[in-house]
Amino acid sequence: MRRMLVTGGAGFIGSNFVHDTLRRDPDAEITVLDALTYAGNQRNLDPVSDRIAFVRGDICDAELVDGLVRDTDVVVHFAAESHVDNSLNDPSPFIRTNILGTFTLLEAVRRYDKRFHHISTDEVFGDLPLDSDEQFTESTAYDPSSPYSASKAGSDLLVRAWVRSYGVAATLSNCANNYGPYQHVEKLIPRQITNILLGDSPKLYGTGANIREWTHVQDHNDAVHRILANGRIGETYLIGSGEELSNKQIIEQILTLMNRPSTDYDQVPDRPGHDLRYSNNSTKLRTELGWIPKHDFTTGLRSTIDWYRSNPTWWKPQKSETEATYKLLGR
Ligand code: NAD
Ligand code: TDX
Repeated sequence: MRRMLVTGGAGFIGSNFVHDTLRRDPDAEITVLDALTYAGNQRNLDPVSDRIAFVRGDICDAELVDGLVRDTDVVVHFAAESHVDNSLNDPSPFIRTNILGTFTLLEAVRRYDKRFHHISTDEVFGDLPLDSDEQFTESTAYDPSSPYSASKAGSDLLVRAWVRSYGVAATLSNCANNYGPYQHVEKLIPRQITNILLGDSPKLYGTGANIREWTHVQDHNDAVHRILANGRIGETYLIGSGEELSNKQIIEQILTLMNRPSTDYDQVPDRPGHDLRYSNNSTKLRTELGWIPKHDFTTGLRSTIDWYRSNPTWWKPQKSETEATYKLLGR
């Protein structure tokens, strides 16, 4: 499975995956298919640009997808509209890319009988109560809350149906919140780090009691490699580090690590329909495939802060437009 088509490989997790794959197998033949939306940045692939093929294009373009899938061994599908707040503002690109795009890829994979891995999110399961130790498992019923999570749920169900109905050789993974280098500044952690670097304050939605489980992007991608190598066809694997923190705790920790008083943040209006808590039970991945996350949250957060501090030319071009959008939303 040396020839790999990586959709969304110019985005946050996809670009980290391309770097990681080439570290593991310097001879891997990687083609990245990415539309370079506002979230994609070809610069993320600069360090490996002479070792991969880059195709700027849309996963909904059936003719383009057909040719690329024909000429590969495995498709790793990261491409998506990925931001909940944007989906609340305008769901239409989420329905198109996440549902129609996944359908387009599945049809090509079915035609040429190729291996497919679908990257998804724990948000498809809805949320869990704040004061509980309940967890999502691979058999939790789907109950998405936002247009983003509903569109990802739709894409997951298409993959499952293509496995069952057509025998497509697919696996799925649903990961918890990721952090690390190359994450767009619209997301919680980079938004607050870059606000502080610019002398502004972090923005906490509501009271900040909502809990997320934080997994370093390299640990996520390590899980994807394990599933590609030894995952069972048709199976879903949940990925999560076990590091659960409230948004308030995250913002306080970022402030402290950046030498600002931990109370130095603004409270802004809450996100509509805001999911309370996510927590993945990743026992199946750990026992079947030997996955163990290597990054503890505080060390990973510290190195992520260092990365944003060292790469202002990467994030500054995204920042003013992102904050202008948040201003319109009142957040
Ligand atoms: P991202 O927004 O950083 O990157 C998405 C990439 O997809 C971008 O490069 C964009 O240009 C590309 N893209 C968007 N629409 C496209 C289209 N129609 N055709 C081709 N390319 C297109 O997203 P991310 O955070 O890297 O997320 C990657 C995947 O992981 C997504 O499927 C997301 O649902 C999933 N996921 C993300 C997280 C997280 O915390 N970020 C957690 C769990 C799962
Ligand atoms: O400025 C902020 N202040 C704030 O309190 C932002 C941007 C977010 N938040 C809150 C909302 C969420 O409870 O922080 C939490 C995390 O927010 P996001 O970074 O937008 O992530 P989330 O909505 O949890 O979704 C993420 O994890 C699952 C990814 O964006 C998805 O792609 C992934 O599927």
